[in-house]
Amino acid sequence: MQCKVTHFAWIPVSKSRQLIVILGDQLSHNLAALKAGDPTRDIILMAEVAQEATYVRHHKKKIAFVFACMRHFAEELRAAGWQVNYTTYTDPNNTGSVTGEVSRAVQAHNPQTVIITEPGEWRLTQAIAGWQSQLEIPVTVLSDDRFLCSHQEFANWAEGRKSLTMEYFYREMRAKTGLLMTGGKPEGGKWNYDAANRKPPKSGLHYPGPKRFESDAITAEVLDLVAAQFGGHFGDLTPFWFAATAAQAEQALEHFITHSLPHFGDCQDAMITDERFMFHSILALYLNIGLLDARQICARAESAWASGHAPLNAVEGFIRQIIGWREYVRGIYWLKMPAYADVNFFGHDRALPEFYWTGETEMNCLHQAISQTKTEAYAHHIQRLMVTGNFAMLIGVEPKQIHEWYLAVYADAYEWVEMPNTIGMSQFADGGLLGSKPYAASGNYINKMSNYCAGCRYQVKLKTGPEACPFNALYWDFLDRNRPKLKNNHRLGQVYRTWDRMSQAKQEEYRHSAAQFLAALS
Ligand code: FAD
Ligand code: DLZ
Ligand code: SF4
Repeated sequence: MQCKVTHFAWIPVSKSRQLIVILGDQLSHNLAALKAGDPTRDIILMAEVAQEATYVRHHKKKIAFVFACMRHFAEELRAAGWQVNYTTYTDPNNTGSVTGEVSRAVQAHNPQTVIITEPGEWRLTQAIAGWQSQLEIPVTVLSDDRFLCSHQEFANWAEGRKSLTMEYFYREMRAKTGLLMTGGKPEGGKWNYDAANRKPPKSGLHYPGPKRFESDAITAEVLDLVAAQFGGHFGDLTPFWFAATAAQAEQALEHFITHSLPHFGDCQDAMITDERFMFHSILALYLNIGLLDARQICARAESAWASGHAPLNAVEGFIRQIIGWREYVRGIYWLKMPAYADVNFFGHDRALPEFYWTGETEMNCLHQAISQTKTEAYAHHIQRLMVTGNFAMLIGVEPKQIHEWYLAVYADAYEWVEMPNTIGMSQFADGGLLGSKPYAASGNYINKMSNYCAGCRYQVKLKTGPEACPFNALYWDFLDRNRPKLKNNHRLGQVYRTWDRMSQAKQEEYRHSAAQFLAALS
């Protein structure tokens, strides 16, 4: 099937015609702006634009995914009776920005109002704030009710709290949704079963991997477009196996529920060489673009527990990620923007190492995480947090640079979810708003949770010197140099006592090893 491109045409103006703008990550049939529209009267605008595709140099697979899903969604809307004004990337009249395309559509269709669901990024919120005066017609921005917690609800929850602990927010979301609740109490008597979820990798397990889809003609056309227009961007375009429609994404959800959910908790933090997906869901990309709905996913997981298919620790852990962490980081983003983008608690200013774009490093853990990011536009949470994120923080990369890297390289990355995870959780650049201590770890942690070290040129058991795992000296050097900022963190008391018990010569060895490594890196 070819993607139909509707060029702007003169259409008689009805009294209350609205232009409904749908962004590339708003591909949900129950979107607020669609619910407020009328297919017999209104016009929908969707646009592939250079500004969204290049404000960071997104992974080729991510651009292909977004465009393929947008084109399929436009077709579904047309089939449902909507008139869709779709600007393709190569349309000679394409202005290159969402604002430019809205302005062009307003001139072409003369609607009485513009309506849009709030975007997921501060940058676009600012642009939309200028539309009304630019377009000289009313612009309505609707709250995005695909999320469980509105900005106001989150602000109310946060107000007056000394610390914004995710666990307490999560409990409120459990009570609000009724998920895994019975008689106002959590199923099984506990809110959180994470204690059962931190097992090291087991050998001999079969990992089913995600559901893979063949490209149809619409997606094939997009792949050609991306190859031609974005050849210089990071990452491999093919093989491309992502779902492009809600129906396919639902198949991916069923595949996960059947094959991986029962084991989701057990090895959630484990990493294995060449096992890119383990028992993770690979659903964030579908959820964040709008093909899947958070309530639907959680209800499906809950029913898998109720039917005895998956244990409580797995289902609770999975649901917590979605109604807990996902909603919580969104709340933090909107509560703290725009200042959040500039926080830099440690004053880090190092440039992101070049190997983040190639995967070419002798550190096997980083090589594995970055190489699979290049091929799949995916790495799981612990690879992001404890390998690439941990390393960037230990060496002192400027938070903005590592934030832009994560935003570019993952198919599920949008600023509202990526930024708090990167700047807050992984870099501690907000000084502890989101996490109670930095996620800093030496090679010991990576060795415990993965089999990467066995295939590494460095020796994880060696603490200092050219053969030693670089994470070991970098870890102590990070803690030592940032002591003035971290000394009052009660969760680090034991760690600093261990450092203090070391001889001065040993401490000097760590500092020296770290300095040598960093000098070579520069
Ligand atoms: P699973 O492990 O199967 O988890 C299930 C679902 O829970 C995910 O699909 C996701 O929707 C949700 N989830 C899990 N953890 C988080 C979290 N910390 N924050 C928000 N949602 C979560 N997630 C994104 O969706 N987009 C990002 O751009 C993103 N950037 C990140 C950057 C860093 C530095 C870190 C440490 C984490 C980031 N995460 C991001 C969170 C998490 O790593 C991904 O959601 C997860 O790896 C996606 O893979 P999955 O679908 O297989 O998740
Ligand atoms: C990510 C993305 C890309 C690559 N391209 C487009 C696009 O061409 N048109 C569009 O409307 N949206 C795109 N998006 C998604 C937006 O960047 C996203 O809506 C904002 O980042 C807000 O979350
Ligand atoms: Fe990574 Fe160190 Fe292990 Fe090598 S030895 S894989 S660098 S943790």
